Amino acid sequence: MRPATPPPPDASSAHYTEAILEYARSLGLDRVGVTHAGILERARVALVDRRERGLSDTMGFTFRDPIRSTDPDRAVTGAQSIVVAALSYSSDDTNDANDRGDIGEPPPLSARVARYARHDFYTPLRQSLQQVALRLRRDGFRAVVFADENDLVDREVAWRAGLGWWGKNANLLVPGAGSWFVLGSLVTTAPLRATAQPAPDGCGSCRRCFDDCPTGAIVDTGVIDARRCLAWLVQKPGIFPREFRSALGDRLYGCDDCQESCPPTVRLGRRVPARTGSGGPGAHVDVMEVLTADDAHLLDRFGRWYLAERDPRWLRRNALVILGNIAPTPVDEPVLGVLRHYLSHRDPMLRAHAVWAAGQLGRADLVSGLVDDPDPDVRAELAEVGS
Ligand code: B12
Ligand code: SF4
Ligand code: SF4
Repeated sequence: MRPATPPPPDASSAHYTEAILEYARSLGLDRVGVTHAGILERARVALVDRRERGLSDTMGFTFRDPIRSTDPDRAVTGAQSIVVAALSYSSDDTNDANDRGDIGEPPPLSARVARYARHDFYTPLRQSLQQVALRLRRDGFRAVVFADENDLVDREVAWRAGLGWWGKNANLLVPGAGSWFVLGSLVTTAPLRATAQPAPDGCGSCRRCFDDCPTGAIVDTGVIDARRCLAWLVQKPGIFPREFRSALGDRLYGCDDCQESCPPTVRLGRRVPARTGSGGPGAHVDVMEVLTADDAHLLDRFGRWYLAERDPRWLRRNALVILGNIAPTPVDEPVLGVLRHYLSHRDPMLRAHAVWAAGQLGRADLVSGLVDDPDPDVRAELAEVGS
Protein backbone atom coordinates (compact mmCIF):
# COMPACT_ATOMS: atom_id res chain seq x y z
CA MET A 1 0.00 0.00 0.00
CA ARG A 2 1.35 3.47 -0.90
CA PRO A 3 1.70 5.93 2.03
CA ALA A 4 -1.09 8.52 2.07
CA THR A 5 -0.05 11.94 0.65
CA PRO A 6 -0.10 14.49 3.48
CA PRO A 7 -2.94 17.00 3.11
CA PRO A 8 -1.88 20.41 1.71
CA PRO A 9 -1.18 22.88 4.52
CA ASP A 10 -3.70 25.57 5.30
CA ALA A 11 -1.70 28.49 3.95
CA SER A 12 -4.25 31.03 5.12
CA SER A 13 -3.62 30.18 8.77
CA ALA A 14 -1.58 32.60 10.85
CA HIS A 15 0.51 29.63 11.90
CA TYR A 16 1.59 28.80 8.34
CA THR A 17 2.54 32.41 7.56
CA GLU A 18 4.58 32.64 10.76
CA ALA A 19 6.33 29.35 9.93
CA ILE A 20 7.28 30.69 6.49
CA LEU A 21 8.55 33.98 7.94
CA GLU A 22 10.48 32.18 10.66
CA TYR A 23 12.10 30.02 8.00
CA ALA A 24 12.99 33.17 5.98
CA ARG A 25 14.62 34.76 9.04
CA SER A 26 16.58 31.60 9.73
CA LEU A 27 18.07 31.97 6.23
CA GLY A 28 19.68 35.30 7.17
CA LEU A 29 17.04 37.72 5.90
CA ASP A 30 17.02 40.72 8.27
CA ARG A 31 13.40 41.83 7.89
CA VAL A 32 10.51 39.91 6.35
CA GLY A 33 6.83 40.55 5.89
CA VAL A 34 3.86 39.58 3.78
CA THR A 35 1.48 41.68 1.72
CA HIS A 36 -1.43 40.78 -0.58
CA ALA A 37 -0.81 40.51 -4.32
CA GLY A 38 -3.18 43.28 -5.41
CA ILE A 39 -2.15 45.84 -8.01
CA LEU A 40 0.40 48.46 -6.83
CA GLU A 41 -1.91 51.36 -7.67
CA ARG A 42 0.17 54.17 -6.19
CA ALA A 43 3.36 53.02 -7.86
CA ARG A 44 1.52 52.68 -11.18
CA VAL A 45 0.33 56.28 -11.02
CA ALA A 46 3.79 57.48 -9.95
CA LEU A 47 5.61 55.59 -12.73
CA VAL A 48 3.36 57.02 -15.44
CA ASP A 49 3.37 60.52 -13.95
CA ARG A 50 7.18 60.62 -13.62
CA ARG A 51 7.64 59.33 -17.13
CA GLU A 52 5.28 61.98 -18.48
CA ARG A 53 7.11 64.71 -16.58
CA GLY A 54 10.47 63.50 -17.89
CA LEU A 55 11.68 62.69 -14.36
CA SER A 56 12.55 59.11 -15.32
CA ASP A 57 14.82 60.38 -18.11
CA THR A 58 15.67 57.49 -20.46
CA MET A 59 15.44 54.80 -17.77
CA GLY A 60 13.69 51.56 -18.71
CA PHE A 61 13.51 49.27 -15.68
CA THR A 62 10.09 49.46 -14.02
CA PHE A 63 9.23 52.54 -16.09
CA ARG A 64 9.26 50.61 -19.36
CA ASP A 65 5.96 48.86 -18.72
CA PRO A 66 4.25 50.27 -15.61
CA ILE A 67 1.22 48.00 -16.04
CA ARG A 68 3.43 44.94 -15.88
CA SER A 69 5.72 46.11 -13.07
CA THR A 70 2.78 46.96 -10.81
CA ASP A 71 0.69 43.83 -11.33
CA PRO A 72 1.94 40.81 -9.33
CA ASP A 73 -0.55 38.64 -11.22
CA ARG A 74 1.45 39.27 -14.39
CA ALA A 75 4.53 38.04 -12.59
CA VAL A 76 2.82 34.89 -11.30
CA THR A 77 -0.61 33.97 -12.59
CA GLY A 78 -3.00 33.46 -9.71
CA ALA A 79 -0.73 35.35 -7.28
CA GLN A 80 -2.26 35.72 -3.83
CA SER A 81 0.48 37.11 -1.67
CA ILE A 82 4.03 38.45 -1.64
CA VAL A 83 6.75 37.62 0.87
CA VAL A 84 9.04 40.65 1.05
CA ALA A 85 12.55 40.68 2.51
CA ALA A 86 15.18 43.27 3.36
CA LEU A 87 18.85 42.35 3.62
CA SER A 88 21.24 44.77 5.30
CA TYR A 89 24.41 46.02 3.65
CA SER A 90 25.22 48.16 6.64
CA SER A 91 28.63 48.46 8.19
CA ASP A 92 29.49 49.38 11.74
CA ASP A 93 30.79 52.84 11.02
CA THR A 94 29.86 55.48 8.50
CA ASN A 95 33.07 55.15 6.60
CA ASP A 96 33.83 51.95 4.74
CA ALA A 97 33.99 49.44 7.57
CA ASN A 98 32.79 46.86 5.02
CA ASP A 99 36.18 47.11 3.48
CA ARG A 100 38.50 47.28 6.45
CA GLY A 101 41.21 44.72 5.85
CA ASP A 102 39.71 44.13 2.44
CA ILE A 103 41.80 46.55 0.44
CA GLY A 104 44.20 48.26 2.81
CA GLU A 105 45.00 51.86 1.92
CA PRO A 106 43.00 53.36 -0.96
CA PRO A 107 45.06 53.82 -4.15
CA PRO A 108 46.46 57.34 -4.77
CA LEU A 109 43.89 58.05 -7.51
CA SER A 110 40.92 56.44 -5.86
CA ALA A 111 37.31 56.31 -7.07
CA ARG A 112 34.44 55.69 -4.66
CA VAL A 113 31.84 52.92 -4.89
CA ALA A 114 28.41 53.25 -3.24
CA ARG A 115 27.84 50.81 -0.42
CA TYR A 116 25.24 48.62 -2.11
CA ALA A 117 27.66 47.96 -4.98
CA ARG A 118 30.83 47.25 -2.99
CA HIS A 119 29.96 43.59 -2.63
CA ASP A 120 27.29 41.35 -4.05
CA PHE A 121 24.32 41.54 -1.69
CA TYR A 122 21.68 40.50 -4.21
CA THR A 123 22.94 36.93 -4.59
CA PRO A 124 22.53 36.05 -0.87
CA LEU A 125 19.17 37.87 -0.87
CA ARG A 126 17.93 35.89 -3.89
CA GLN A 127 19.36 32.60 -2.63
CA SER A 128 17.53 32.89 0.70
CA LEU A 129 14.29 33.83 -1.04
CA GLN A 130 14.76 30.86 -3.40
CA GLN A 131 14.92 28.55 -0.40
CA VAL A 132 11.63 29.94 0.87
CA ALA A 133 10.14 29.60 -2.63
CA LEU A 134 11.24 25.95 -2.71
CA ARG A 135 9.43 25.26 0.52
CA LEU A 136 6.24 26.88 -0.79
CA ARG A 137 6.52 24.83 -3.98
CA ARG A 138 6.94 21.66 -1.96
CA ASP A 139 3.69 22.61 -0.23
CA GLY A 140 1.97 22.78 -3.61
CA PHE A 141 2.09 26.50 -4.42
CA ARG A 142 3.74 28.48 -7.19
CA ALA A 143 6.42 30.91 -6.00
CA VAL A 144 8.81 33.10 -8.03
CA VAL A 145 11.59 35.34 -6.70
CA PHE A 146 12.13 38.94 -7.84
CA ALA A 147 14.84 41.29 -6.57
CA ASP A 148 15.85 44.45 -8.40
CA GLU A 149 14.15 43.31 -11.58
CA ASN A 150 11.65 45.01 -13.84
CA ASP A 151 8.61 42.94 -12.85
CA LEU A 152 7.86 44.53 -9.48
CA VAL A 153 8.37 47.88 -7.70
CA ASP A 154 10.33 46.57 -4.74
CA ARG A 155 9.99 49.53 -2.37
CA GLU A 156 6.23 49.70 -2.83
CA VAL A 157 5.67 46.05 -1.87
CA ALA A 158 8.13 46.43 1.03
CA TRP A 159 6.23 49.48 2.28
CA ARG A 160 2.95 47.63 1.94
CA ALA A 161 4.34 44.65 3.88
CA GLY A 162 5.21 47.01 6.74
CA LEU A 163 8.99 46.74 6.36
CA GLY A 164 9.60 50.48 6.48
CA TRP A 165 8.59 54.06 5.77
CA TRP A 166 9.21 56.17 2.68
CA GLY A 167 12.03 58.60 3.33
CA LYS A 168 11.89 62.01 1.75
CA ASN A 169 15.01 60.80 -0.11
CA ALA A 170 12.71 58.13 -1.72
CA ASN A 171 14.45 55.27 0.07
CA LEU A 172 12.62 52.80 2.24
CA LEU A 173 13.80 53.20 5.83
CA VAL A 174 13.48 50.28 8.20
CA PRO A 175 12.36 51.37 11.68
CA GLY A 176 15.26 51.03 14.11
CA ALA A 177 17.76 50.34 11.30
CA GLY A 178 17.72 52.98 8.50
CA SER A 179 17.95 52.46 4.77
CA TRP A 180 21.13 50.40 4.12
CA PHE A 181 18.99 47.51 2.87
CA VAL A 182 18.45 45.80 -0.45
CA LEU A 183 14.94 44.52 -1.06
CA GLY A 184 13.50 41.45 -2.72
CA SER A 185 10.28 39.44 -2.88
CA LEU A 186 8.68 36.23 -3.81
CA VAL A 187 5.28 36.27 -5.42
CA THR A 188 3.23 33.20 -4.61
CA THR A 189 -0.14 31.58 -5.13
CA ALA A 190 -0.19 30.71 -1.39
CA PRO A 191 -2.86 32.79 0.37
CA LEU A 192 -0.58 33.92 3.20
CA ARG A 193 -1.71 36.41 5.83
CA ALA A 194 -0.61 40.04 5.43
CA THR A 195 1.65 40.75 8.38
CA ALA A 196 1.43 44.41 9.19
CA GLN A 197 0.17 47.87 8.48
CA PRO A 198 2.62 50.21 6.74
CA ALA A 199 5.22 51.64 9.14
CA PRO A 200 4.58 55.20 10.36
CA ASP A 201 6.62 58.09 8.89
CA GLY A 202 9.91 58.62 10.71
CA CYS A 203 11.28 61.68 8.86
CA GLY A 204 9.25 64.26 10.78
CA SER A 205 10.47 67.79 10.05
CA CYS A 206 13.94 66.68 8.89
CA ARG A 207 15.01 67.77 5.38
CA ARG A 208 18.71 66.96 5.44
CA CYS A 209 18.67 64.85 2.29
CA PHE A 210 17.21 67.74 0.26
CA ASP A 211 20.03 70.02 1.37
CA ASP A 212 22.82 67.47 0.98
CA CYS A 213 22.04 66.08 -2.47
CA PRO A 214 24.95 67.40 -4.56
CA THR A 215 22.81 68.01 -7.66
CA GLY A 216 19.41 69.02 -6.27
CA ALA A 217 17.89 65.78 -7.60
CA ILE A 218 15.30 65.39 -4.83
CA VAL A 219 12.71 67.66 -6.37
CA ASP A 220 9.83 66.90 -4.00
CA THR A 221 9.12 64.65 -1.03
CA GLY A 222 10.12 61.16 -2.18
CA VAL A 223 10.53 62.26 -5.81
CA ILE A 224 13.85 61.93 -7.64
CA ASP A 225 14.59 63.69 -10.92
CA ALA A 226 16.76 61.05 -12.58
CA ARG A 227 18.12 63.65 -15.01
CA ARG A 228 20.02 65.12 -12.08
CA CYS A 229 20.60 62.00 -9.95
CA LEU A 230 24.24 60.85 -9.97
CA ALA A 231 23.15 57.28 -9.21
CA TRP A 232 21.46 57.24 -12.64
CA LEU A 233 23.95 59.40 -14.51
CA VAL A 234 26.81 56.96 -13.79
CA GLN A 235 24.71 54.19 -15.38
CA LYS A 236 23.15 56.16 -18.22
CA PRO A 237 24.76 55.56 -21.62
CA GLY A 238 26.02 58.52 -23.63
CA ILE A 239 27.85 61.75 -22.89
CA PHE A 240 27.99 62.51 -19.14
CA PRO A 241 26.15 65.85 -18.74
CA ARG A 242 28.76 68.60 -18.47
CA GLU A 243 26.85 70.47 -15.76
CA PHE A 244 27.14 67.52 -13.34
CA ARG A 245 30.71 66.41 -14.01
CA SER A 246 32.24 68.37 -11.14
CA ALA A 247 29.47 67.19 -8.80
CA LEU A 248 30.35 63.59 -9.71
CA GLY A 249 33.57 64.07 -7.74
CA ASP A 250 35.16 60.66 -7.28
CA ARG A 251 32.03 58.48 -7.62
CA LEU A 252 32.55 55.58 -10.02
CA TYR A 253 29.25 53.83 -9.36
CA GLY A 254 26.24 54.79 -7.22
CA CYS A 255 25.75 57.74 -4.91
CA ASP A 256 25.10 57.55 -1.17
CA ASP A 257 24.93 61.21 -0.17
CA CYS A 258 21.19 61.28 0.56
CA GLN A 259 21.65 58.27 2.87
CA GLU A 260 24.92 59.36 4.43
CA SER A 261 23.27 62.61 5.44
CA CYS A 262 20.19 60.86 6.80
CA PRO A 263 20.24 60.96 10.64
CA PRO A 264 18.29 57.74 11.29
CA THR A 265 20.27 55.81 8.68
CA VAL A 266 23.62 56.99 10.06
CA ARG A 267 22.62 56.50 13.71
CA LEU A 268 20.61 53.31 13.44
CA GLY A 269 22.62 51.70 10.63
CA ARG A 270 25.45 51.16 13.12
CA ARG A 271 23.22 48.99 15.25
CA VAL A 272 22.72 46.49 12.45
CA PRO A 273 25.45 43.82 12.49
CA ALA A 274 28.10 44.55 9.87
CA ARG A 275 27.84 42.36 6.82
CA THR A 276 30.27 41.64 4.04
CA GLY A 277 28.62 40.45 0.86
CA SER A 278 30.39 38.08 -1.50
CA GLY A 279 32.93 39.27 -4.09
CA GLY A 280 32.77 42.79 -5.45
CA PRO A 281 35.41 45.49 -5.74
CA GLY A 282 35.03 47.06 -2.27
CA ALA A 283 34.83 50.76 -1.46
CA HIS A 284 37.75 52.12 -3.47
CA VAL A 285 38.79 51.45 -7.02
CA ASP A 286 42.01 52.57 -8.65
CA VAL A 287 41.08 55.06 -11.40
CA MET A 288 44.21 54.14 -13.36
CA GLU A 289 43.19 50.47 -13.25
CA VAL A 290 39.82 51.30 -14.83
CA LEU A 291 41.53 53.40 -17.49
CA THR A 292 44.22 50.89 -18.40
CA ALA A 293 42.53 47.48 -18.01
CA ASP A 294 40.99 45.57 -20.92
CA ASP A 295 37.29 44.75 -21.29
CA ALA A 296 37.63 41.21 -19.92
CA HIS A 297 39.28 42.45 -16.72
CA LEU A 298 36.69 45.21 -16.21
CA LEU A 299 33.80 42.80 -16.76
CA ASP A 300 35.36 40.34 -14.36
CA ARG A 301 35.71 43.01 -11.65
CA PHE A 302 32.55 45.05 -12.23
CA GLY A 303 30.31 42.84 -14.36
CA ARG A 304 27.71 42.52 -11.59
CA TRP A 305 26.92 46.21 -11.84
CA TYR A 306 24.35 47.51 -14.27
CA LEU A 307 26.42 48.49 -17.32
CA ALA A 308 24.33 49.42 -20.34
CA GLU A 309 24.80 46.74 -23.03
CA ARG A 310 27.31 45.17 -20.61
CA ASP A 311 29.84 47.58 -22.04
CA PRO A 312 32.67 48.71 -19.75
CA ARG A 313 33.23 51.87 -21.80
CA TRP A 314 30.73 53.63 -19.48
CA LEU A 315 33.02 52.88 -16.54
CA ARG A 316 35.97 54.30 -18.47
CA ARG A 317 33.89 57.39 -19.21
CA ASN A 318 33.12 57.84 -15.50
CA ALA A 319 36.78 57.28 -14.67
CA LEU A 320 37.86 60.00 -17.13
CA VAL A 321 35.48 62.47 -15.45
CA ILE A 322 36.85 61.43 -12.04
CA LEU A 323 40.41 61.84 -13.34
CA GLY A 324 39.55 65.39 -14.39
CA ASN A 325 38.15 66.02 -10.91
CA ILE A 326 40.82 64.52 -8.69
CA ALA A 327 44.21 64.13 -10.41
CA PRO A 328 46.79 66.45 -8.84
CA THR A 329 48.23 69.16 -11.12
CA PRO A 330 50.65 69.44 -12.74
CA VAL A 331 49.79 65.96 -13.97
CA ASP A 332 52.45 63.27 -13.64
CA GLU A 333 53.71 60.98 -16.39
CA PRO A 334 51.25 58.07 -15.86
CA VAL A 335 48.24 60.43 -15.98
CA LEU A 336 49.69 62.19 -19.01
CA GLY A 337 50.05 58.80 -20.72
CA VAL A 338 46.43 57.92 -20.00
CA LEU A 339 45.19 61.30 -21.26
CA ARG A 340 47.15 60.91 -24.49
CA HIS A 341 45.84 57.39 -24.95
CA TYR A 342 42.21 58.48 -24.64
CA LEU A 343 42.65 61.65 -26.70
CA SER A 344 43.53 59.40 -29.61
CA HIS A 345 41.05 56.64 -28.73
CA ARG A 346 38.96 55.24 -31.57
CA ASP A 347 35.81 55.65 -29.43
CA PRO A 348 34.68 59.30 -29.86
CA MET A 349 32.65 59.19 -26.64
CA LEU A 350 35.85 58.50 -24.72
CA ARG A 351 37.83 61.10 -26.72
CA ALA A 352 35.20 63.68 -25.77
CA HIS A 353 35.57 62.99 -22.05
CA ALA A 354 39.36 62.95 -22.34
CA VAL A 355 39.19 66.44 -23.85
CA TRP A 356 37.21 67.60 -20.82
CA ALA A 357 39.59 65.94 -18.37
CA ALA A 358 42.64 67.47 -20.09
CA GLY A 359 41.01 70.91 -19.87
CA GLN A 360 40.21 70.42 -16.19
CA LEU A 361 43.79 69.42 -15.46
CA GLY A 362 45.26 72.49 -17.17
CA ARG A 363 46.49 70.55 -20.21
CA ALA A 364 44.40 72.11 -22.98
CA ASP A 365 47.63 72.03 -25.00
CA LEU A 366 47.20 68.25 -25.40
CA VAL A 367 43.98 68.59 -27.40
CA SER A 368 45.36 70.79 -30.19
CA GLY A 369 45.75 67.79 -32.49
CA LEU A 370 42.00 67.20 -32.44
CA VAL A 371 40.81 70.39 -34.15
CA ASP A 372 39.64 68.47 -37.20
CA ASP A 373 38.01 65.68 -35.23
CA PRO A 374 35.07 64.28 -37.25
CA ASP A 375 32.89 63.70 -34.19
CA PRO A 376 30.42 66.44 -33.12
CA ASP A 377 30.65 65.52 -29.42
CA VAL A 378 34.42 65.85 -29.47
CA ARG A 379 34.16 69.17 -31.29
CA ALA A 380 31.63 70.39 -28.69
CA GLU A 381 34.10 69.57 -25.90
CA LEU A 382 36.92 71.25 -27.82
CA ALA A 383 34.82 74.41 -28.09
CA GLU A 384 34.44 74.38 -24.31
CA VAL A 385 38.17 74.15 -23.61
CA GLY A 386 38.68 77.02 -26.05
CA SER A 387 40.57 75.06 -28.64
C1 B12 B 1 14.85 52.79 -11.20
C2 B12 B 1 15.62 52.59 -9.93
C3 B12 B 1 16.54 53.56 -9.55
C4 B12 B 1 16.64 54.87 -10.28
C5 B12 B 1 15.47 55.79 -9.85
C6 B12 B 1 15.28 55.84 -8.34
C7 B12 B 1 13.85 56.18 -7.91
N1 B12 B 1 13.75 56.92 -6.85
O1 B12 B 1 12.91 55.75 -8.52
C8 B12 B 1 18.07 55.34 -9.88
C9 B12 B 1 19.07 54.82 -10.89
C10 B12 B 1 18.25 56.85 -9.74
C11 B12 B 1 18.23 54.59 -8.56
C12 B12 B 1 19.06 55.00 -7.55
C13 B12 B 1 19.21 54.33 -6.35
N2 B12 B 1 18.72 53.11 -6.06
CO1 B12 B 1 17.46 52.17 -7.18
N3 B12 B 1 16.15 51.19 -8.09
C14 B12 B 1 15.43 51.44 -9.13
C15 B12 B 1 14.43 50.31 -9.39
C16 B12 B 1 14.98 49.42 -10.51
C17 B12 B 1 13.02 50.78 -9.72
C18 B12 B 1 12.53 51.90 -8.80
C19 B12 B 1 11.17 52.42 -9.20
O2 B12 B 1 10.36 51.69 -9.76
N4 B12 B 1 10.91 53.66 -8.98
C20 B12 B 1 9.64 54.20 -9.36
C21 B12 B 1 9.32 55.41 -8.61
C22 B12 B 1 7.96 55.90 -9.03
O3 B12 B 1 9.34 55.02 -7.25
P1 B12 B 1 9.78 55.98 -6.07
O4 B12 B 1 10.67 57.05 -6.54
O5 B12 B 1 10.31 55.08 -5.02
O6 B12 B 1 8.35 56.62 -5.72
C23 B12 B 1 7.54 56.20 -4.66
C24 B12 B 1 7.49 57.24 -3.56
O7 B12 B 1 7.40 58.53 -4.12
C25 B12 B 1 6.22 56.80 -2.87
N5 B12 B 1 5.39 57.85 -2.34
C26 B12 B 1 4.17 58.09 -2.76
N6 B12 B 1 3.62 59.04 -1.99
C27 B12 B 1 4.52 59.41 -1.09
C28 B12 B 1 4.44 60.35 -0.11
C29 B12 B 1 5.54 60.56 0.70
C30 B12 B 1 5.41 61.51 1.80
C31 B12 B 1 6.76 59.84 0.46
C32 B12 B 1 7.96 60.11 1.27
C33 B12 B 1 6.81 58.88 -0.56
C34 B12 B 1 5.67 58.68 -1.32
O8 B12 B 1 5.42 56.12 -3.85
C35 B12 B 1 6.10 56.09 -5.09
C36 B12 B 1 5.73 54.84 -5.85
O9 B12 B 1 6.00 53.67 -5.16
C37 B12 B 1 14.43 49.58 -8.00
C38 B12 B 1 14.24 48.05 -8.08
C39 B12 B 1 12.81 47.71 -8.31
N7 B12 B 1 12.56 46.80 -9.19
O10 B12 B 1 11.93 48.25 -7.68
C40 B12 B 1 15.80 49.98 -7.38
C41 B12 B 1 15.83 50.33 -5.89
C42 B12 B 1 14.71 51.27 -5.59
N8 B12 B 1 17.10 51.03 -5.76
C43 B12 B 1 17.73 50.80 -4.67
C44 B12 B 1 18.93 51.45 -4.29
C45 B12 B 1 19.74 50.80 -3.17
C46 B12 B 1 19.30 52.63 -4.92
C47 B12 B 1 20.41 53.61 -4.47
C48 B12 B 1 20.52 53.80 -2.96
C49 B12 B 1 21.76 53.10 -5.05
C50 B12 B 1 22.93 54.04 -4.87
N9 B12 B 1 23.55 54.10 -3.70
O11 B12 B 1 23.31 54.70 -5.80
C51 B12 B 1 20.00 54.90 -5.21
C52 B12 B 1 19.06 55.77 -4.34
C53 B12 B 1 18.57 57.00 -5.07
C54 B12 B 1 17.29 57.52 -4.44
N10 B12 B 1 17.42 58.51 -3.58
O12 B12 B 1 16.21 56.98 -4.74
C55 B12 B 1 16.97 49.82 -3.77
C56 B12 B 1 16.28 50.63 -2.64
C57 B12 B 1 16.43 50.03 -1.27
C58 B12 B 1 15.75 50.88 -0.22
N11 B12 B 1 16.07 50.61 1.01
O13 B12 B 1 14.97 51.76 -0.50
C59 B12 B 1 15.97 49.17 -4.82
C60 B12 B 1 14.64 48.78 -4.24
C61 B12 B 1 16.69 47.95 -5.41
C62 B12 B 1 16.59 46.76 -4.49
N12 B12 B 1 15.79 45.77 -4.86
O14 B12 B 1 17.18 46.72 -3.44
N13 B12 B 1 17.40 53.51 -8.50
S1 SF4 C 1 21.58 59.37 -5.00
FE1 SF4 C 1 22.92 61.20 -4.88
S2 SF4 C 1 22.32 62.48 -6.60
FE2 SF4 C 1 20.69 60.93 -6.34
S3 SF4 C 1 19.16 61.90 -5.01
FE3 SF4 C 1 20.58 60.83 -3.63
S4 SF4 C 1 22.16 62.35 -3.10
FE4 SF4 C 1 21.05 63.12 -4.89
S1 SF4 D 1 17.53 62.85 5.71
FE1 SF4 D 1 15.78 63.31 7.03
S2 SF4 D 1 14.11 63.77 5.59
FE2 SF4 D 1 15.70 62.73 4.43
S3 SF4 D 1 15.07 60.58 4.48
FE3 SF4 D 1 16.49 60.90 6.20
S4 SF4 D 1 15.16 61.37 7.95
FE4 SF4 D 1 13.91 61.59 6.11
